[in-house]
Amino acid sequence: MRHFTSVNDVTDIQQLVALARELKKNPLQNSELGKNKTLGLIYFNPSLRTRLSTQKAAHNLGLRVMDMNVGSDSWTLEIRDDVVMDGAASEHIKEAAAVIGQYCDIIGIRSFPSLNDKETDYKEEVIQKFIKYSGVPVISLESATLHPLQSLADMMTIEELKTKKRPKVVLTWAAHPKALPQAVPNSFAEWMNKAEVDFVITHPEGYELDEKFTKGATITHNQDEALAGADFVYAKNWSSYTNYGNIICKDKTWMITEEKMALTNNAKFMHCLPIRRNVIASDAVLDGPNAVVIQEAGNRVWSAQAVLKTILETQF
Ligand code: AN0
Ligand code: CP
Repeated sequence: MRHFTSVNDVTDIQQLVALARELKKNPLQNSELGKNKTLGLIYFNPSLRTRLSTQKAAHNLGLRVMDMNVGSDSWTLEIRDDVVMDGAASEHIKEAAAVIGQYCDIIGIRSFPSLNDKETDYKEEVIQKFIKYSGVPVISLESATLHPLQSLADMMTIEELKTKKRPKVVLTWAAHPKALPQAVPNSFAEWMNKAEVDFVITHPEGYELDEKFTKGATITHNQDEALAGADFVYAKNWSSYTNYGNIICKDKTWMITEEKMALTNNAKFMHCLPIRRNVIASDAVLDGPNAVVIQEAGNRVWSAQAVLKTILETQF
């Protein structure tokens, strides 16, 4: 594996999940693997979990870490080609990515979508230009359309907690006051479609995701029907893909409450975090015994460590 930008970069998903679980048991088994190598973590957007879990994973492998917030710590970057740079951006991504590639052996990039221009967002210009110009392996720390480190941790969490061979996993939309990316649900869908699960997606009309990621899943606008018999409930808001980047439904009844969880097969409650309490899920659900969001966030370390280990072993 050279880069990690989507599930399609992974040769054997089950093997990667097994590696993540193995590293959780024995975190320091490869503590010299990354010795004298440097991981650069480049953020165009904020982060709590991704930032700290990826640093922790890197330290467990003996890697050195440098991180930078683009814009506030560095110059503002121009992403578009063939432009006269007489506006706000002081430096082009061509030089910036190439220079960061001189200092780092592996680069992680977090770059959210604009949510204004679907075509540009779905081209994944920022991460693709880092791959093109840096000359080193690049991992996604959540790109415009995908969040594979999160999905790997999610899949690992489901593997740890499942009590049957083929659990029912439900991805449900919930209303949110701000327009959010489709990256987490797109990515979760593309990983779940390759997992041994019955996968159902439920959302209001107009919130259909790009079929490129969801094809193969059962999709319904009836949340109660979707939740019936679920073993895992994965809640997430996203803005509309078809009516791009807009909030077209504010229906609070999509929030996950104890009443909704009562429809399930005593399901575990998952969310990538950060979560707004009593907006996406109620206090009772988040504080209840079936919420596994902290274990899920904890697993981000092993997800990142499995990916970094695989890249270190195959690319150097
Ligand atoms: C981001 C999102 O929805 O993609 C990050 C989630 C990991 N969430 C927010 O911006 C609140
Ligand atoms: N789940 C997740 O990626 O969280 P952060 O945005 O805090 O990194």
